[in-house]
Amino acid sequence: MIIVGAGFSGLYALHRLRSLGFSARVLERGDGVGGTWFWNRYPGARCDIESVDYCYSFSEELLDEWRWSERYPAQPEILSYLDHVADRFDLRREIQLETEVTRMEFDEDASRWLVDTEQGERFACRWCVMAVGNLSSVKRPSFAGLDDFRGEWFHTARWPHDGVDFAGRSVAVIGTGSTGIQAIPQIAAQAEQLYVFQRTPNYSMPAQNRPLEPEELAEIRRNYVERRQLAKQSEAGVPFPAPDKGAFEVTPAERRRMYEEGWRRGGINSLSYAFTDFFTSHAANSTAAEFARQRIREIVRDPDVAETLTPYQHIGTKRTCVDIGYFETYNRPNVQLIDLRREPIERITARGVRTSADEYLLDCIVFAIGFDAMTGALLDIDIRGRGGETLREHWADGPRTYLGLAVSGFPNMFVVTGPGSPSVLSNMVVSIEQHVDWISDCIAEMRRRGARWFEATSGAEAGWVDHVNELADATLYPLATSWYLGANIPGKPRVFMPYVGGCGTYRQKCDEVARRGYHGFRLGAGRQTAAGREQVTA
Ligand code: NA7
Repeated sequence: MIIVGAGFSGLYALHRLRSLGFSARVLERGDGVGGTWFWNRYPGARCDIESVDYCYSFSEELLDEWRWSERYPAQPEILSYLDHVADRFDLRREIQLETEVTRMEFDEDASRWLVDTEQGERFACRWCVMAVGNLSSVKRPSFAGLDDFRGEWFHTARWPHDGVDFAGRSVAVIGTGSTGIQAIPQIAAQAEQLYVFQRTPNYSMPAQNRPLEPEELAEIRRNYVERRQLAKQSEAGVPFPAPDKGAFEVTPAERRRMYEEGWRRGGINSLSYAFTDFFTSHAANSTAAEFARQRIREIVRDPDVAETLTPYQHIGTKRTCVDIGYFETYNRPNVQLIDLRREPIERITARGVRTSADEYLLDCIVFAIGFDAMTGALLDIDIRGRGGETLREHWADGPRTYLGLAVSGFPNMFVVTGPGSPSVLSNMVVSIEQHVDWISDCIAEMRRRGARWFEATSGAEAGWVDHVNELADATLYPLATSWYLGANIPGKPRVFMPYVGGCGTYRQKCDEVARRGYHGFRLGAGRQTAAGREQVTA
């Protein structure tokens, strides 16, 4: 089989499938393993899930030997972890680097995939596991005049491996999502002058990052099985008990106390884990949003700057950012915030950025403008299923999957953490392990049954898409202009892509499908005929 991508998903898929006796090869476009953590090397890059949870749990030995140094892992530490995993489990011999998959076609006569690469190779395989990541197709800057710029420019997700020296330079950061919010304090500390170009202000929670002490790590390790179990059954794949009260079931003073406690604890769920109705009630959500707005006004000294940084949309319905000293950075004398809603960018010039109000003279521009999330990396590949239908055609009105794992008309192809699964709303590593385990068990079962092809039915896919939409529509999520909805990419269909039902519920559903003999899938041992689809079992 072919596994596309050598990040968290691809590495574990290779390990698991190989241990089941399959012959597998990973194709990876980078010149190293690590996926997201290979590419995103910008200053300040760090995961917003705690390190002890953002790691594999499949190996006791790995859990024993790896020591995370900080509460939130920085990119270099995650990358060394993944390098260690690749070595520790002897994965590299099956990983082919600098190999970009450009086209995949299902050969119906032979029930196999033909996989073409940019480098001119063709592979034939029975199964394909798409481990391409949710945030790996980069949104490229399309500003008029960029080619005229005489300074240097960088995209945060394609950062030079030997870093960038900002000392003594005039720098712009365009974009204030999670990436910009992590990079801005670090760049401000080095650059002579930093201009931040903000279009939409974002909520950001303090990371309250700190080193992890050996005793704390030992304690976590002692209880790790329970900790991970809690994470697996939770909504977001993190081991915290779910809230049990609505925001208005407590007094205003108690509510405030809970938000303050959350803020002191820090992290992405600082406020969202306080109450059950955070994502469903406008009024409940507003109490948390107002609390977060107040913190910005307290931290940022200049009231005009504070106001420009203050978001008024729902909190949490766009990815909440997690920062180390972000709002404080605007108190520095070398940092200037430019509000693009008041003065939009007109073009990039040879000397810098020209807005409707001014020209900002720059040595460097950093684009922190995000990704074509969730579907981009799959659609970048020309994938052709039964009858030559392309995935792009199949997803013309938004992604359609069964369980986020499989696509009807695209047999023998699995997607790890695809649209329609909890994916980016969860701790990715917990979701990845669940997906890879499910996929591997499924493929092993298909081998046992002698199936040559295995495919989601269009009915099961339609039912799942409806279910995903129905759950999302009962929340505030679809009201935000977020990348969860594809709203950051012009022309992309606006469909809420992740499954909001939570990791625990989702896991039960996947297990139930398997228990019922892979209900909603069909399979066969020969060529599918026009008259009907051959089935080995019901
Ligand atoms: P995001 O969250 O998509 O943020 C991108 C930012 O760039 C956001 O502030 C955008 O403003 C801004 N942006 C995008 N295009 C433009 C243009 N043309 N002009 C001005 N500003 C622009 O990407 P991130 O990389 O920060 O984070 C992605 C995820 O990675 C994150 O959520 C974590 O899960 C990890 P906008 O909001 O569209 O007005």
